[in-house]
Amino acid sequence: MSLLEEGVVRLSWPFEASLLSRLQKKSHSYLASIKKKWMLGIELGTHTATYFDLEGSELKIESLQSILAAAPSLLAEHGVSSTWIDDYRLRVTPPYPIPYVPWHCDNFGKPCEQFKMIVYLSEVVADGGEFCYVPRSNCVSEDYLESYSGSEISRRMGYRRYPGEAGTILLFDTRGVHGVIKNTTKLPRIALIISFGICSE
Ligand SMILES: O=C(O)CCC(=O)C(=O)O
Ligand SMILES: [Fe+2]
Repeated sequence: MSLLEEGVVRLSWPFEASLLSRLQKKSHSYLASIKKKWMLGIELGTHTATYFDLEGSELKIESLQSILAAAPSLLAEHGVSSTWIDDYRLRVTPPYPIPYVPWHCDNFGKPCEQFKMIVYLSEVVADGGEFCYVPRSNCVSEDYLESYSGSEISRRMGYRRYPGEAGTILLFDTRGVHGVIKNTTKLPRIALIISFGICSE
């Protein structure tokens, strides 16, 4: 199964285990520090309750640099070269009875290719807010994509769910149909989301 054909590929953690535990430790301390601000934002209506992002510029995590440095070459190993990191964020997705993002394509109606990398920093069990994707939907017509947009994830056929242990890496083509399953556990899903730009040659 390849990224270019299917639009999505799952990798297991390609780095040292200690790098993952350092990242997890640091991300937990960030999450503890933002909780108050987030709760206040929900009360004031300035933040959604369904997820919270810490943007790359706010993150001072040394161990993250090794991931960022290696990320373009991980994509290149799967056939996508000449990329650079456009954006990265630490995202927390708390338990919630509905998916925080329904089916969508990130750049709907635009022909440009874009790839993203999701790194689970917490264990993501089934129905624990896992990413899902419709394989090969990155190469289909707009009509087909439109039929998916905004619809209930559980009603869709042919999609694949990606639960995984901490350290699971998902690479995907953002033109394909994707979403996130509701998190029915008692724990938040914690993940890094890295977006790539592609240099036109
Ligand atoms: O949180 C996720 O698993 C995916 C979110 C998403 O749709 C995206 O980053 O484009
Ligand atoms: Fe998306």
